[in-house]
Amino acid sequence: MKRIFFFFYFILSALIATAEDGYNLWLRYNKIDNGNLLLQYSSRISGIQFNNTTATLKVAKEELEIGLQGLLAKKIPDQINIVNGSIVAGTPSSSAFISASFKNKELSDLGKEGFIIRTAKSNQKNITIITANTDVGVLYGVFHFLRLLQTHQNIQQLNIISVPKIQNRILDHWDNLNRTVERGYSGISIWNWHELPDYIDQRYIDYARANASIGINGTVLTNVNANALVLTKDYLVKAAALANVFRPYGIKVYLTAKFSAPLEIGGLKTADPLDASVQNWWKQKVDEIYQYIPDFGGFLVKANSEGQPGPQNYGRTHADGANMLADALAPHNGIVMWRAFVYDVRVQKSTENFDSSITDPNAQTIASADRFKQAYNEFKPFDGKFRKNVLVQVKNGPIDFQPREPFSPLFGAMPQTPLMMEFQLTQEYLGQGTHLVYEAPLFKEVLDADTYTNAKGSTIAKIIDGSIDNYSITGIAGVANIGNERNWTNHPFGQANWYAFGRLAWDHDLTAAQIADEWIKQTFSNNKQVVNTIEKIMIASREAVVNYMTPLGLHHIMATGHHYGPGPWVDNLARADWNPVYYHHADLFGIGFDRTATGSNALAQYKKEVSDQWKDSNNIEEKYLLWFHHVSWNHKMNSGKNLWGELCAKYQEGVDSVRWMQHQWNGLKNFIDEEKFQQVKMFLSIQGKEAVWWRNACLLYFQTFSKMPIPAGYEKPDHILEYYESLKFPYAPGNGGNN
Ligand code: BDP
Repeated sequence: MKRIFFFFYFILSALIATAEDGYNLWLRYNKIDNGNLLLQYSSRISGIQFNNTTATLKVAKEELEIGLQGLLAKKIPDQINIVNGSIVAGTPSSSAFISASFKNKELSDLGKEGFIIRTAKSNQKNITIITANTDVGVLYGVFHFLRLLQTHQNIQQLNIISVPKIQNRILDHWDNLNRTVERGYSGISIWNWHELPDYIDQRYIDYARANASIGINGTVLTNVNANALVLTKDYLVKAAALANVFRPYGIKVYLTAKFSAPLEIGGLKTADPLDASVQNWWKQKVDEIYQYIPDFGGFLVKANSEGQPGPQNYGRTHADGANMLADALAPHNGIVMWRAFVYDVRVQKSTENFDSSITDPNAQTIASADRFKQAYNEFKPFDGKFRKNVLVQVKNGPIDFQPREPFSPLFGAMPQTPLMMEFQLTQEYLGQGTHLVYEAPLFKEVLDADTYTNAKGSTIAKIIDGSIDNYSITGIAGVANIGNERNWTNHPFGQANWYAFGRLAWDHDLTAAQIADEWIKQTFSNNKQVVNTIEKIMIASREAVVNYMTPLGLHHIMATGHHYGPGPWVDNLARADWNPVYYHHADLFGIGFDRTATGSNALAQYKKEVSDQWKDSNNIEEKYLLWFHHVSWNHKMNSGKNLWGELCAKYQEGVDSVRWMQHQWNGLKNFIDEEKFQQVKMFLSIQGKEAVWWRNACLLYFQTFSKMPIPAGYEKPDHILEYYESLKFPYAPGNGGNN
């Protein structure tokens, strides 16, 4: 009996892949399950010739060994002589073969981080070369080569030359020193400050490997809502320990600088950036940081926004503040990333008159304001006024990481100031920890958007990679979605957003589908059915979340504080521009925010070619309609429906898409390891329920204005509006304390 049981057990385990907890991310290196390919690879790879003369080459070699050993299920020997199937890896300084085989020019064209992977013949031997100008370039080449194998590419004739398009590719952790994570849905912070610097968690190393594998070369360890303590010696020593772990992987450490630090930890009476004692304090502080972290990257700063202190507290400008820090960092080659996410108490006033007066806590009247316009208004006048080592970091959209936003009008408006992109990987407004939303389509929509800054084709990708305005320094940041959950991102598909961010930061020409394809093959399987099905789910998921949360250009209608779930009715917050009603303007006539010349005229911040596309409510792409127009409930839509009917249709479409995603996923049961399969299945079920919740709550609320019925054929809400309004989630995650 026992025997029979075991027999079945073995058959079963052969059919179902072993349970995986997701810790290994896309670096699983499971044995190639395609026999022919395994033969091809094995004949092409007999061993490696790889001198690990530096810390970076050492980790690169180790990775290659681990990877090949897993994928080919055999030990990979070191080879002193080149034989058939050798992989020769290194730089001209580490490898005599490479120095003899490559022209200087060919390698120097790769810059500091690019690499070449090439199959070649050497004395009649078939070999594969992985080379670069620098050690870290070799590391990136190794990871790319392993990616080729993991995604089952033919490696018989490779000639890959890859150079990153953007220089600074950075993860921003919104992690507090007490290990809460602002907008984090994946457990607590991975940085265990209490145990650092003495305890080095294996996770730090694996974090560095994962980042290096996708080309991420910087990490901001701390929250933008900063704590000055991180700049004290006790914490600098801890940050230095992390920097030591990350250094071989080409990853620099950055910290957030609290503008009031000179007061809080320096004992000064002011933080005025034009005050000599303040300037001197920062200079000394920066010098001290470099003693601990010789390759410290620099500062990320949130100033004069959401209560954070900044130069405006002293009547100074963003440029004054950023330049003071830049001057302190410049001798060490550090940079300042100064955020343009600003909407301070002095809410921008405009002459247009369309909003009622609401009084903010600081007794300033907010009249006719549009938060949309504030970043542009505050930063554009300072174009060209920042030091060379300052980047202004701009969120992709003008408001705040919504499921869909038009691009920020700052892109293209500051030709003399390097602008870096800030995307949010953590899904604050995209279903948080439990919704499957693949963000690459969102990132691509923004990167491919045409600003017309010079002429047609002035895409945001080309602005941030410096090719349009010749920025001498370029950058892109993603607000991390990583925590100490075993699988790093809580939702297994959160990993895809981390992965996609890195891949796009390296090469923004990749498509969302290509990246999904790579990620699925490395994370799940190369099985065609699995790849096709998951790819379809991923690509559809972004439009799904837009539809069940904020279709047709609705935005910022989520609940207060934690931002979990719908709250379009919220109208009682201290600041007008925190209230959803401020953003949708629903009334008996219609809905939407008039940002044309008859309203806030935010449209005027774009180039004419762009505003021309969006200024007419009858011509605008409907996905942006309510971002820019206040239109009647009877407004005729392209489908022939009126606006109310279209809104109902879109909300239902969102719900239907999630159900379709569930159905597709269920079909993969026998192809995915049980643990991951069940996890995703349960999360999709939560997503399904919450999509219904969003649809019901929003339609019932908007119906109080449209006064029209939900058309026949659509599901009807299962509760009354008051029920949805009464839901409270005092402990929803992500609201992190600022510590
Ligand atoms: C908003 C978040 C808030 C952040 C802020 C920021 O709700 O927690 O501190 O952005 O980017 O999206 O500074």
